[in-house]
Amino acid sequence: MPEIVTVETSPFEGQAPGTSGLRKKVKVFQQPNYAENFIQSVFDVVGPQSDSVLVIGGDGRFHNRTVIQQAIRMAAGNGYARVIVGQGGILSTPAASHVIRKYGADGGLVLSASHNPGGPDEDFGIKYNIANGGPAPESVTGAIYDRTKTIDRWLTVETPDIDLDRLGEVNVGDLVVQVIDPVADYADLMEELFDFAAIRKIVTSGFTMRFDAMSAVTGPYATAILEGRLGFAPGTVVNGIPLEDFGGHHPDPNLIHAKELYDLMMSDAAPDIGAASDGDGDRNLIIGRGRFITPSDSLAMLAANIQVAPAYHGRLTGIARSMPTSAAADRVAEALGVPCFETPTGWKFFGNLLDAGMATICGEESAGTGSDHVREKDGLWAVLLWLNILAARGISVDQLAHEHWDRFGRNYYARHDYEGIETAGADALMNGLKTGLATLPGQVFGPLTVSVADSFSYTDPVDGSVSANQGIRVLFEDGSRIVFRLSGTGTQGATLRVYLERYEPPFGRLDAETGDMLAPQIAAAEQIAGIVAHTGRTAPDVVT
Ligand code: VG1
Ligand code: CO
Repeated sequence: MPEIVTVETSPFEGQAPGTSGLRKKVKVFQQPNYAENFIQSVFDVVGPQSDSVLVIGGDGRFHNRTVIQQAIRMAAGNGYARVIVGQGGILSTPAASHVIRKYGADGGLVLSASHNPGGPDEDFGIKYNIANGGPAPESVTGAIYDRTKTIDRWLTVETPDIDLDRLGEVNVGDLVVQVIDPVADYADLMEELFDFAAIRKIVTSGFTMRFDAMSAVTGPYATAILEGRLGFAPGTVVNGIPLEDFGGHHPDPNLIHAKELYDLMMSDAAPDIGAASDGDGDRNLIIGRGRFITPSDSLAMLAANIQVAPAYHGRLTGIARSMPTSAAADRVAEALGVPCFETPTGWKFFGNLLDAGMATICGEESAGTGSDHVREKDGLWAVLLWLNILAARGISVDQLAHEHWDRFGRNYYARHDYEGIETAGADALMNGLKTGLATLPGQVFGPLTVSVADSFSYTDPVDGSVSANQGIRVLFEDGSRIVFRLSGTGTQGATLRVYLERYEPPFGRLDAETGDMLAPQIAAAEQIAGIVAHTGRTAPDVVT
């Protein structure tokens, strides 16, 4: 008989069921019944059957092993047939997505707070992915949220911890727990998608790279694939051992947190390409020698060239990007004669498009790129696609970027984040924007005239579901754009994101400084939203 424990509070207290499941401080997760409440609410909503299979894995951050043991006991208490768990409790988010699909699991628990810092005083997170390998859609996350508010018991079994480090199968009551190699299935998939022989060839001829795993989950994956299967020199992967606190850093692959890599890539000692990934391995940073590629540009450049990769030849059906991502990909879609979908922020909105075969490649401005090979964004996949394209085309990152801009024009782009601001001020700013929307068209801000202003609402073309309030868009007559939205993944106060974009046509100013090019949009953003007055900040905390 499963042991039954009663619960009182909802784990979502103070956080709407956002883009990435439940994210809180470790201390919050350590409260009695807390993680259990969330996990039981998931199980109550999905209703496991006697043949149900659950995948469990995380990014190895502090508290990962504890929650995995809790989840295994609860899976046994709730009647699952089998749990598949990565050795050491490790599965990168894209690898978890692949494992769910490959083994036909009913779903999976993905334990991560992504790019947020880890450690006893930092962040932890849990989300549920469905059978297609992707994050649960809003209908499911909404039901989980509702369940957490009424749940009054959770089910578990009394059993000692299982040995997560030993490969193979063990029984917990009637449940079979299978500990698998977290890397092998994923590495095999990558080798099916890309032309590893072509990449090995340029490596042999002296092509060099640095991959910064940021002491997070991609270390073992990158070492096995880049150094192991592709023959890059030992030491190509740096910070390759996953640490529970990521060495005290933010495992966020942007120019601030991966500054060492950036500095190297801008120096005389730069290898041909530099790349990094985040805490759970779903984000990517791409920097060529002397050339940073914005994630929005990366999506467009990859989409324009994806057909050189064996698995994508002749089968690009569509491109999808999140709304705040720049329109660079739209121009590629237009040129290739395929549709471009604009979705709300968060990978779960790509799931239906990918399942329906309407989109092949997807991306977000926040360093997320991926395709229909899994149902999560995939950091290493993006790096390997870049390598495949460079190998097949025989050009450098900088050459590819210039070739692209000469053909499609350049979307100068930046995101300004104001982190940990007071929730009241953030809400007042967004409400002020909403109330003033109707008066914006026609207004002039320096050289810019507003053409359209709206609050983004998305109707899923596959199931017709509507997601409203997904950010404020202000479009200008010259084609530039400002977007305002609040983060759904922060764990402290509110985070305001301001997305700035300006289009420069082919043969225009293609080599200017982004900050200079976006100065009018930055000034307009302040005038339109009153950022200083509402946040008390005179400058953003992070510019990416
Ligand atoms: C951020 C990004 C979003 C991304 C999400 C999860 O969300 O902006 O593009 O999908 O993180 O990424 P928000 O709501 O804070 O802006 V990860 O790497 O946490 O899975
Ligand atoms: Co992530």
